Amino acid sequence: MSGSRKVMVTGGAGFIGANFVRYWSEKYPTDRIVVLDALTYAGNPANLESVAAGENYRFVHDNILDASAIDELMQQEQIDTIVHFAAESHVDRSIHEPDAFIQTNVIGTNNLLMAARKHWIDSDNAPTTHLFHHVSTDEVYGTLGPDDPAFTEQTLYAPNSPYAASKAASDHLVRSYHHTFGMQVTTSNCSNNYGPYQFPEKLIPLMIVNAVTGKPLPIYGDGSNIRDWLYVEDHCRGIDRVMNKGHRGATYNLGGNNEWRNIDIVNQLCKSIDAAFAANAHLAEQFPDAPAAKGKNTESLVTFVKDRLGHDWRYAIDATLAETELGYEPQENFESGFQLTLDWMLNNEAWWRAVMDGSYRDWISKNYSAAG
Ligand code: NAD
Ligand code: TDX
Repeated sequence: MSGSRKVMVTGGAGFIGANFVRYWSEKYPTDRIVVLDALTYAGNPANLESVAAGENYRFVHDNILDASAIDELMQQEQIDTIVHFAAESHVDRSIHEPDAFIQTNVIGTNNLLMAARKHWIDSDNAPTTHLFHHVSTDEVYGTLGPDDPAFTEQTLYAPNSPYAASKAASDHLVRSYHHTFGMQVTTSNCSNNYGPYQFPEKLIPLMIVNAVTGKPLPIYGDGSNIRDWLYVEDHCRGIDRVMNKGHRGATYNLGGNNEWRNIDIVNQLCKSIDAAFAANAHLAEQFPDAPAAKGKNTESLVTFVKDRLGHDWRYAIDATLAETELGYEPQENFESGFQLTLDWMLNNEAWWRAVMDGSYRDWISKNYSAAG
């Protein structure tokens, strides 16, 4: 697709969505971007401050569960491209309250597809080209053993958490709209993201916040679980490639080729925090409760807690198709991406203090108490 597009970004006030909106508005300044976001606990207009004044940008506070609001917005803005990030995205919350995941991830996706079908396929005024890009996850493929090959696009779906099951259902719906109605769709299934603006309930930002505020670093189980980590901007670049070059109807796996055991990531993070405090005396004043401010190792906060229910042991992505067909290649390695993330978190204390969610923290501390 080229020329000026009218792009609706659902979930654009969340972590990856907001990084994507910034990326897209810089790279394609003539495209109109309409963010549609319900501003759940994970959505934050502050994530979009840097683009908010742009003349080709509009923020709409609405819910993808409201089918008529989507319909109206598509008509009003003559949307020809949807990039669908909006979701309930945290596995632990899906164990706590699965219903919200079925609502937003399944019913919400179907509402968007129905509106897209009406305006792009059934309408006499349909745009000449259209695209529905669906942002999905590697978790739909289930879990791997130590010697299993990484997930490819041919790996059978085997979702293990309510979150993964709801994302799998949405992937199937998107696929069916291509097959049945000829809708132009692409789907990307990505590995674990990290980077600026990630809500501090996910592993990396949570560990940074707890480390600098002197709270335990909770490792689920024995910490041997493995994830494949990708810096968020590399995910955005990957989505760009898929949208602009990918075959319509196709799915592409995106990943970082960067597998880490949770315990190794947390230990590495502790060392990086110790080094940051050693290099910058101001940090000890800013975060007086951090062990690193008192000359202790951050690693002293590591605490093994009860395991997550149904905890997938390993995810790994084989991104060969995106690499060979689309020229996808992550730009950051884990060291550089991780340093960018740590620096951002240390420099944006006001952001993460404002978004912490008290009631959910109570549930977490009840269900993930110290093991032993
Ligand atoms: P996030 O939880 O940070 O943000 C989700 C956003 O969606 C929020 O802004 C929230 O307000 C919005 N939202 C939620 N329910 C909504 C509704 N009913 N209507 C409108 N907006 C709603 O999530 P994220 O980590 O940025 O993930 C974005 C997408 O990427 C999700 O679809 C997720 O499944 C997928 N994904 C995430 C990762 C990861 O590591 N975070 C990896 C692969 C894929
Ligand atoms: O406190 C913690 N302690 C811990 O050991 C937390 C929050 C997590 N973990 C473990 C669980 C996982 O093995 O760390 C790993 C990463 O956990 P999360 O950050 O919760 O991510 P994960 O469950 O792997 O899912 C993420 O990647 C795929 C995103 O949340 C999903 O939206 C995405 O689809």
